[in-house]
Amino acid sequence: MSQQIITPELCDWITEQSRAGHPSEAILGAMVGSGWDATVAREALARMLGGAPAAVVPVPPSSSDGYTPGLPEPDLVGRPSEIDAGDRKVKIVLSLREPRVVVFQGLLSDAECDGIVEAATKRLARSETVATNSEGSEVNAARTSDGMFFERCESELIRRVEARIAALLRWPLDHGEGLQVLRYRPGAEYQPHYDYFDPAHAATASILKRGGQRVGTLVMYLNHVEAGGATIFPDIGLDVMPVKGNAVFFSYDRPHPSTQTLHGGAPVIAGEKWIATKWLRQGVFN
Ligand code: PD2
Ligand code: ZN
Repeated sequence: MSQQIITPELCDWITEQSRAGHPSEAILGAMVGSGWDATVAREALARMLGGAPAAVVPVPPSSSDGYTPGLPEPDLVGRPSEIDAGDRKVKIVLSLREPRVVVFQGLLSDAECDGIVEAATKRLARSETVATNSEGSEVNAARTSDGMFFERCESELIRRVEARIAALLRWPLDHGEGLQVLRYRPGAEYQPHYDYFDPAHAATASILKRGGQRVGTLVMYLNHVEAGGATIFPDIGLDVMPVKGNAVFFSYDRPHPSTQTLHGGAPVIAGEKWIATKWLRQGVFN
């Protein structure tokens, strides 16, 4: 974990922000957005502004097996091969600690995958990604797929899946963005990138006002891909094959390449690849 320390300058800055009327959650978002470790930031806030750190961002109970409070995290204490995610049991097929990566099997049923694809198909448009130089969005050549966003809880199916994800990752449902669905055709890919918002980009401060930083990603595979389309993690040499109903989860406690969460979607060679992505935020995303 981070070696960051709470300096007098940081304390002064927090006091100033609070006096200027910024809520704790916004101050926390700005700190993490500029590179502070989330745990250190919460501790500094609690020290300066009083109250329990948990009041700033819900922190699930910690355990002694390397679990990082303040991040979404499945309960893998005792290395279970299965987790009860409320309405469905989900198998664990891979767990890596640094970076935190977990691969789930059977997170979604075939019928749920098909239902999401069917609902998304009607609304597909050329995928857009968050722009780095304005507050809008722009078509991004690095991602040659088509996509759409669901509203959170917009249907019974979406709500059920989101509630399952919240239980599985022990992260509040309202700390997640709406599900994004992408369709890749043969040749389409998503070049390696980080999912957090880069603190150096002009649009980031504005983006962070709505829910703070992203701290975790869950990519769910919605169909059988004939060939290609793995989710790749170049820094650690990990390839996760797209198997219908399975999912890969990874988390990042700071918006920095040192998290080793560089990842991409390898080109689809044959058939189509459909995924649904849930991005998890530090705070309430409305
Ligand atoms: O399609 C993928 O495997 C993939 C790769 C990288 C998805 C995402 N990123 C994403 O949705 O952020
Ligand atoms: Zn990504």
